[in-house]
Amino acid sequence: MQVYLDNNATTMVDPLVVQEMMPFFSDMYGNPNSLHKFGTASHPAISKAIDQVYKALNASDSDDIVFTSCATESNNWVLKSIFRDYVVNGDKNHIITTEVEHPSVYAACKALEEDGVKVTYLPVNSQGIVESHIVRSFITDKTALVSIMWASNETGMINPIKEIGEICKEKGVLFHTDAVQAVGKIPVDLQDVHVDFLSMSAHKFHGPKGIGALYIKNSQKLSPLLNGGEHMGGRRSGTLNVPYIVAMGKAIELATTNIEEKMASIKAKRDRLEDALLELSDTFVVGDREHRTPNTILISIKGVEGEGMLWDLNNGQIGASTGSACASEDLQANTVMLAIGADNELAHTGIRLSLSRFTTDGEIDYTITHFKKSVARLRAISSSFAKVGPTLGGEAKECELHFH
Ligand code: 7TS
Repeated sequence: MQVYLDNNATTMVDPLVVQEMMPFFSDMYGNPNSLHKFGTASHPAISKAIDQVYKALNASDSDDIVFTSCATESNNWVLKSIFRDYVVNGDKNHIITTEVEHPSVYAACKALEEDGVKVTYLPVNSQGIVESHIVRSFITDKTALVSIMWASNETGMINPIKEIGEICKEKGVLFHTDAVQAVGKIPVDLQDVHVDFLSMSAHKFHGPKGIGALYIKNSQKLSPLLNGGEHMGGRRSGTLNVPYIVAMGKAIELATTNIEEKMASIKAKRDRLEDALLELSDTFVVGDREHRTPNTILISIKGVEGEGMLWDLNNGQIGASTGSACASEDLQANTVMLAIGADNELAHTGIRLSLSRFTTDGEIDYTITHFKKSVARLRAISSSFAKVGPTLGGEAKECELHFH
């Protein structure tokens, strides 16, 4: 058996999505901007895909949804164009974001700092959540944008986007959310929350890699990142990637239809896995389940290096992930774990397990068995665990971490 539990990194393309996109490679391959029938043949499919995305997000006709190459592009587009429109060509100089954003927001903010923008990186609480009152307290009349992810790729923790949106609206500040880990996993209703810009990516909900989108409320001002031909109403130049647009439409429709049922089914499997892993002594899961995407577990196993655990799981045909990227010389601690207050040792022990609607009960059973054996094996050879030993009466814990 092999088990893929890295669905926050990317997902399998749903075979129904593949089927939908195939005709647009070698059959209806014309450039949709061409006036002949080879070009116009794809128009109905493009319109259908656009409708599918609007419907899935409950966007209104006055809003724009623009296809991009990925969420990294969508995020960079918002940040760099806000800089251009409101800092260089306006009187603002401040952006608010968080310490735990994906690098496509975080590194873009760091780059803007070099161009003179003041950036506030908000902390998260011990659950890994950004508290809305903190957002309010940092907004000034110089703030051009608040950019806060809807749900975390590392922990799955869901931020109070509705509350933050209300605060931004009240203060007259633009609000962007990186919703890559929310769309297709939890309900996203753009009539219910106030969001000016929202980024998403198809490969996180069983569409292909290399296609994303940016939602723009009321088609408001945002200068283009890519200048060129008048594609997408001049908002994003580049010949339309028809097969991928069609695929994204189908994928979002499949992911969001009966989403409550899909969530319940994934959550039941996730909770069963989590309960079983928490039977191990000295284990912690970050964040309570109520505020977490239903597919995600970030678990810390005392005495077990994340990379060692990944290697052992990989040998057992289980694909998981750790936030602690392996830098050339040093193993880096998981920055999200550090942000929520974990000490350095614990920040090296995070393992992220992320399920999908294709994860089966048999795969969960297999993972539980293999995971427990791996922990026993690795703890037996772990010098740090051997030195301190298991905590007396060491209990497994969920939710808040108080390592200090
Ligand atoms: N934003 C978030 C919250 C993400 O999780 C990712 C990818 C991106 C943006 C980038 O999306 P892309 O369309 O440009 O690929 N996240 C991850 C991850 O957690 N592990 O690998 C990729």
